[in-house]
Amino acid sequence: MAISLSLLLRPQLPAYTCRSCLIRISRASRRPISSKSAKDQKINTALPTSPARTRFAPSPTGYLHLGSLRTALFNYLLAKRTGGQFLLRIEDTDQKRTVPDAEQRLFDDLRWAGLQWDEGPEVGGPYGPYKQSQRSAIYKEHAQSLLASGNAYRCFCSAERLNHLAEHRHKLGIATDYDRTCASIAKEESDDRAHNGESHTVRLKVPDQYPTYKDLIYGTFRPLKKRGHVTETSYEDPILLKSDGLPTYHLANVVDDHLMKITHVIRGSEWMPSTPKHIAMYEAFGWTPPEFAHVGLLVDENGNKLSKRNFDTDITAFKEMEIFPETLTNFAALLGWSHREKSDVMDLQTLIQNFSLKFTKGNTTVTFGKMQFLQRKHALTRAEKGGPQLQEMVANVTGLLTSPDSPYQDWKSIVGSALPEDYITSIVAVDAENYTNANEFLYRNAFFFTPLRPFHKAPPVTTSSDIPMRAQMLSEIIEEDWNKENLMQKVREIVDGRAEGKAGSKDVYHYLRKTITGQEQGMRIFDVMVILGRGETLARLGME
Ligand SMILES: *[C@@H]1O[C@H](CO)[C@@H](O)[C@H](O)[C@H]1NC(C)=O
Ligand SMILES: *[C@@H]1O[C@H](CO)[C@@H](O)[C@H](O)[C@H]1NC(C)=O
Ligand SMILES: *[C@@H]1O[C@H](CO)[C@@H](O)[C@H](O)[C@H]1NC(C)=O
Ligand SMILES: CC(=O)N[C@H]1CO[C@H](CO)[C@@H](O)[C@@H]1O
Repeated sequence: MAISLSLLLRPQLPAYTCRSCLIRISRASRRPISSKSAKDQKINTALPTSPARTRFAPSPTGYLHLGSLRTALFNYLLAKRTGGQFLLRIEDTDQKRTVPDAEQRLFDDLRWAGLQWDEGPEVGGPYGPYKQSQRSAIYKEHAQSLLASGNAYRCFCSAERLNHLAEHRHKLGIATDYDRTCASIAKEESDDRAHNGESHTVRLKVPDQYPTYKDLIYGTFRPLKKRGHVTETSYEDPILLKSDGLPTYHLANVVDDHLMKITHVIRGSEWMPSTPKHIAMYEAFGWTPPEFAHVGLLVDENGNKLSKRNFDTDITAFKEMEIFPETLTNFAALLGWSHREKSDVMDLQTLIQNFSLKFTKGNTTVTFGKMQFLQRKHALTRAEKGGPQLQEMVANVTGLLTSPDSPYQDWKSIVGSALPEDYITSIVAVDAENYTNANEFLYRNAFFFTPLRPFHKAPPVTTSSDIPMRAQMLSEIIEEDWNKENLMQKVREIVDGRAEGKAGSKDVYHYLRKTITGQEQGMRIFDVMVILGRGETLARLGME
C-alpha cells in the first residue's frame, strides 16, 4: 500500500506519536470510569479561579455536527461559568477543502444552539482577525523566529523523496516520520536556497524528550524518552509552514491560542497524540501553554466512531426533527460530562451554573433515547413558562393542522369559531410532557381534530349496561358551567347512582374515554371534555 504525501501532510490527521505515549494514552483511556485509584483522585476537577478564555476553532470544511457542537459547548460553558470569554476562530488554512456555505452555517448553527461567541467573526475583538486565512503574515513571522532560535529548520526535500521515504519506512513497519536530512544544512546555505526561491517547508525540531504536561482529564502525562530505531532514525518534526507559505494546523493553532490568550483548551481525544508536540512548540517559543482537557470520542453502541451513518449528521438533521436547541445542548452536555444534580434536565443557563471539569475518561456511547426524554421534559418547561418558546410550538402545530394538505380536514367543525392557536394551546397545556414534534403531537392527539361519532349510530358492546344512558346526565351541565369541577361532580353522581357504586367507577371512566377519544388510555378525561367543549363531547356520547 502506497503512502501518499498528502496523507503525510494532512494537518487534520494527528501525526505519529512515540509508541510509549500511545500506550499510555490507551491505558489511561481504558481505565474504567468508576475506578477510584489514587491517581484518579489527584485529578483536579475544580474550576479555575480566574476567568477562563476558551475557543471553538472549526474548519469550514464541513458543518457543525453533534461531536463538534459538544466540543464548542464545553468550551462555552467553561468560559461562562468562570466569567470569561468564549472565542470563535475559523481555521480555514485548507482552502481546497473549504465548503462554500460552511462558515455561515457554523455561525447560524452556533447561534441557534445559543452559543454566541464573545470574540470572533462578525463580532470582532481585540485579538483579531479571527480567521486564519487573514493571519498568514503572523504565522510566517513566528516560523521565522523558530528558525532564528534553532528550534525549526527548512526542509528542501522533494515530495518524491518524502513519498519514497515514507513507503520505505512503511514496508519496514516503522513510523513514517522524517529522517532529518535537511536539519544539518548550514544556516547560510539554507538562507541562500530559500532566498533563491527554492521550494521548502519549515519543520519543528522536536526535542528528544517531550515535556511533561498535565491533562485536566487524564492527569500527568510523562512522555518517555524516545529510543531511536536500531537501523533507522526517525523524527516526528512536524511541518509548520507548507511550501506555499501557509501554516499547518500545528503552528497556526499554537500561535493563535497564545496570541488570543486562550487559557483552556477542551478538545477531542484524537488530538492527544499531537499535544506533546504542541507543548514542545510552546516551550520553543518560550510561552506558557494553556491547560488541556481531552474529551473522549462519541461512539455508537458497537464502539464505532459516530459517523454520518449512525447519526453524527450535521445538526440540521436535529433541527428537521424539531429538536429544541435546549434539548440538543442538554443532550450534548451529558455526553462525557457528569454533575451532581438530581435531574439531568438542564437548559443552557442551568448548565452554565452547574458546569465543572468533571469529565469521564474514554469514549462516550451515544444513545438517542435520552434525547426524546429530554425533548419531552423541555417541552413541558416551555408549556409551563409560556412566552415565545411556547408560541413557536403552538404555531408549528397550528401550521400543520390548518395547512391545505392537513390530514385533519374536519378540524373546523370541532374548533368552531375559536382560534385554532387557542385550542392547540389548551391541548399543549395538558399534554406537553408527551410532545416531541408538531407532527407527532397532532397524530397522538388526532381525536381532538377529527369528529368521532362511533357510538351514536351503533351502540357499544355494553348495550346491556346502564352507563351510556346514565352518561346522558352530563348534558345537565349548561355551557357556562362546563368546567372540570362540575364535570367531576357530575361523573361522581353518575358513578354513585349505579348499583355497583364506586366499585363500578372504572367502567364509567373507560366508557367515557373510549367513547370520547376512541382510545384506551391517555390524558385525563376531564381535561379532554373541557377542551372539546360541551357540544362536541355530548355529540360523541350520542346526544346530538
Ligand atoms: C474510542 O473509539 C475509537 C473509534 O472507534 C477507537 O479507535 C478507540 O480505541 C476508542 N478508545 C477507547 C479508549 O475505547
Ligand atoms: C417550527 O418549525 C420550523 C420550520 O419547520 C422549525 O425550524 C422549528 O424548529 C420549529 N420549532 C419548534 C419549536 O418545533
Ligand atoms: C405521556 O406523558 C405522561 C407523563 O410523562 C406519561 O405518564 C404517559 O405515559 C405518556 N403517554 C404516552 C402515550 O406516551
Ligand atoms: C452544584 C451547582 O452549582 N448546582 C446548581 C445547578 O443549577 C441550579 C439551577 O440554576 C442551581 O440551583 C444549583 O445550585
